[in-house]
Amino acid sequence: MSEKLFEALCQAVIDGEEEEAEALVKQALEQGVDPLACINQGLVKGIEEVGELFSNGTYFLPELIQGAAAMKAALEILEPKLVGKEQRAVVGTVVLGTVAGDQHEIGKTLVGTMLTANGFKVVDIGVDQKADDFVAAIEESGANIVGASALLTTTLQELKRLIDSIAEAGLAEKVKVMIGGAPVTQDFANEIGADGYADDAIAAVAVARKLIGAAA
Ligand code: B1M
Repeated sequence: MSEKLFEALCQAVIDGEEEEAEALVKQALEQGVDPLACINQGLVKGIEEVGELFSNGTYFLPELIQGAAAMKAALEILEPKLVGKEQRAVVGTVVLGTVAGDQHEIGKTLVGTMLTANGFKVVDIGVDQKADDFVAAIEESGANIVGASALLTTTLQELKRLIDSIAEAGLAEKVKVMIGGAPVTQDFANEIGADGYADDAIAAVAVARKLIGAAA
């Protein structure tokens, strides 16, 4: 039953059908389907296929934008269901953003949602953020973790720039740096001296907890 819904959701993203994607997630929620399963088994598969079709030249920028719009529209309905309404003690504060020159926001936002759902206070500074903007947000919020996302091979070095800027601002002892995004690897994280790397939004919660010594 859910399998068919996940397939339809995947297809709605591939086709860039925003209204269809919204209608399907509403239907899924009414049927009690797990919102995280809708994301991982439907939407993410769809957007990965869009990326594949873009890289092999079948899709062009308009289709890439449409696919992302369909995914975002569905996520906006699902994400509040993941976060829940109950008040909990704050586990830690995370400044989260996508690095300079990079407009990709979907994965970063999903990481923020999962962190929020698991008791972190998230200060989302958005996309295309310079290292100095991250540093200013860390100083302002007193965050103990900074999370940075990069989706382009051309913006990977911004992650290193961020780590250098944090050290220059004298914040290296106060804040742990967690990085992620499709081209980021554990090896790259080690190479640039990041404190943590996570492969996906669920792993990001475990990594964030570990970085500040919080109980699982
Ligand atoms: Co872009 N794009 N894009 N794009 N786009 C990629 C990344 C690409 C791989 C597509 C491809 O060619 N196959 C390719 C990069 C190639 C490369 O660098 N080697 C690419 C390109 C080339 C471009 C443009 C240059 C295209 C152009 O203009 N010619 C352009 C660049 C714009 C810019 O940023 N300056 C561009 C633009 C766009 C859109 C704006 C149209 C749109 C983004 C819309 C938006 O975000 N609002 C878009 C999209 C949608 C993609 C793909 C298809 C999907 C990205 C996505 O949202 N994935 C992508 C192909 C792909 O990744 N397969 C692609 C779903 C999301 C849930 O996954 O973001 O990986 P992801 O996040 C995951 C994990 O990575 C991890 O957890 C998340 C959730 O599980 N994670 C973290 C992410 N951040 C983390 C942080 C953490 C921890 C884990 O700690 C802090």
